[in-house]
Formats: sequence, C-alpha cells, structure tokens
Amino acid sequence: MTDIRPTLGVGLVGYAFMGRVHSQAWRSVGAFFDLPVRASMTVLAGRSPSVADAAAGLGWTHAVTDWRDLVARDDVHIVDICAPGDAHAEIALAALAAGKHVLCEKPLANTVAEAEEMAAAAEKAAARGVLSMVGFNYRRVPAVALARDLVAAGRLGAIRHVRAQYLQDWIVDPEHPLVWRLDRERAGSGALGDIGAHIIDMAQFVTGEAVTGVSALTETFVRERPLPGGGGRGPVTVDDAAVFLARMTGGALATFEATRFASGRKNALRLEVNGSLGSLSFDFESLNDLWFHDHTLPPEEAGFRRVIATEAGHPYAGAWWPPGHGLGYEHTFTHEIRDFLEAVATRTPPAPSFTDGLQVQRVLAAVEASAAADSHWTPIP
Ligand code: SOE
Repeated sequence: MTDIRPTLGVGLVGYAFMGRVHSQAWRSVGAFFDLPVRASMTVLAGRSPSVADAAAGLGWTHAVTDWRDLVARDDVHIVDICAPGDAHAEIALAALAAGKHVLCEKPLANTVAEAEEMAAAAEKAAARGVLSMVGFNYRRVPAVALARDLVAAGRLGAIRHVRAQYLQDWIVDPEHPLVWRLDRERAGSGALGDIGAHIIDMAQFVTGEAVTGVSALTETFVRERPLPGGGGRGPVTVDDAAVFLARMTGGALATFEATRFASGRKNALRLEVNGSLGSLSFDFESLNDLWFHDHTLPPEEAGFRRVIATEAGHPYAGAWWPPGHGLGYEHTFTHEIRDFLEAVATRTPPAPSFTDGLQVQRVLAAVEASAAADSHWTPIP
C-alpha cells in the first residue's frame, strides 16, 4: 500500500554521545510507533570532516560541516540540536527564524539570558505553527511517566517531600582529562546543569509542582586536570557537585543532589516522593521499576510494592516487548521523538517547551547565586 503520510526531513547537529543516541531514536521511532508522519534522516552536521563517515554509519543521507547549511535546506523541517550548550541558542534561534521545528538537548542554554531569548523566539514561532521542545528524556521512562500519572490521579495525596539525586562517578579520577563538560564557557555549569537539570525537571514533572526557591552549596573537588591533547593541566571552571534545599509551589520540601563524585554510582537518577496518601520511589539504575507505597491500605498490608512498568497499559511500553522484557536508556529518546513528531503532526504544543526549559535554567541560576552567597535563600523569579 502506498504510504500517503507526509514526510518531514530531519537535520541533526552533533554526533557525539547525544547525537548518536538521537540518531538511534530517529532510526527506530517509525518502526515501533504508529505515527501520522514519516521522518526522513536527511542531514547530519558536525564541524569535523569525519561527519561524512558518522552520517553514513548512523543512517543520515547527507553530511555538512556547517550547521548553517543544514538550517538553510528546504528538505529539512526539523532541527535536532545535540551540540554542546554554548551552541544551543544560536542554532535554535536561526532554525526557528527559518521556520524549522526545533528539538534541543538539555539544559536549554548556558545562561538565563540565552534561555529567555530562545523561549521568546519559540513563542513567536509557535504563533506561526513552528514548534519546539527541550530534550528532558527521562520524562519518557515508562516508570517515570507512570509516577506522574499516579500523582496526577491523586494516589499520593498532598505532596510533602521530594528527594531527588543524580549520582555519577565518571570524573572521580583526578587524571580524567579536562573535557568540554568541565569548561564553563562551553557547558555553562558542571554537574548542576548537566545532570541537576534532569532532576529539577523530573521532580517538577512528576509532582506537577514548581521549585519556588533554593538554598545551595556547590563544590569543585578537583580544580585542575590534564588537558585532553596533552601539554600540561588546565583549570576546571565548573562545579563537580551541587546540593540544594528547595520549596515547591504545593508546599512540599525538596532536596536535590547532583554529583559526578559518587564513586560506584554510574547513572543513579533517583526520585522519591512522599505524599499524605502514599509514596513512590524510582532509580534509573533499575529503570523498569517503580516502587509504590499505598498508605491508605491497612498498615499490615501496606509497604513499597515493585511495579515493573512494562505492561502494555504502561506509558510507551506497549510499543515494545512482552511484559518484563525491559527497556533501556535509548528507548527514552525514541519516546521523546515519538512525542515530538506527534505534536508536530497534530500542531499541538509539545512539552517540555522552551519556556519550561527557561524555568529550569532559572532554578540553575538561583542555585549558583545561592551557593555564591553562603547558601542564602534565593527565590526563583
Ligand atoms: C553526562 O553526564 C550525561 O551524558 C548527561 O549529559 C546526560 O544528559 C545524562 O543522561 C547522562 O549523563
């Protein structure tokens, strides 16, 4: 049968870790989800000439070494930004001005000023039917989407506590080189923006409440590291870890911890929420499980129950394998792209929007301001 669905051309900028994982999602989304549009992997952009090989390997038809050539193409309708944070604003603004829908990796930008400009441009573009979304992929873990559904259905009652942690250990070794993620100019901040942004978004997404103020500490434990190309050492200009207390709009008290120094923890993104009627708990290192405690049950029966979020009725899970066969990190990106394509096809504003990304950016800025002022309580504007 002829496929009469419209085809949208996609241009991806960047082909390091994020570009590779997004490529895999673009490759697989149409095979597992019934979509109202087809996505064509049109062009990959990267600064090095090796982008041609990368494009061939990852499934992109064309390759360019300047992202401007990607944005200028008539056969590109969606621009997916997987470049480091210092490039997000310029690329997104150019793409929106050219009428392209934009999917941008997190955190939205390196500064609040950039994020404000991007959110304003996104709102203007939306009035012309041009849509944009930030890539907070962990919203699309089935167990996390289920957690949000349970909270929204009132199963937790009034939210009292939010405990969010994102623990990694990839730079515990002081000889780990000074990569771009440790450079403030390129990355904006350290563990705070890279992984703290995820737990801010996840806590707000699951509870439906926003962070209203923070009191924070940040630390850089290893202040100099070997330069990647050899030839000495250079300064680390970002935080290695950030911890902060927060209040949420619904009255909950929250604690957040983002660190790259939790030796033994690889990608432990954890969230626990306690409410008047129940609690839930999630750890990405066991991403298919959601732990749910129903406090309305008789105490003799109550307790945390493990829900394996792989039933056909669980968010996203029905598109994949039989129950219990498990999903992984890469699926979260396939789900993200599926939701983005649905939104574009149906002209529905996707979430999280650039305005949501700006709000997370404001929390990040408040954390840095508080930490610089002896943990002074800092409201989110
Ligand atoms: C590196 O710390 C990183 O790859 C983040 O940039 C991602 O957003 C996170 O998903 C995994 O860790």
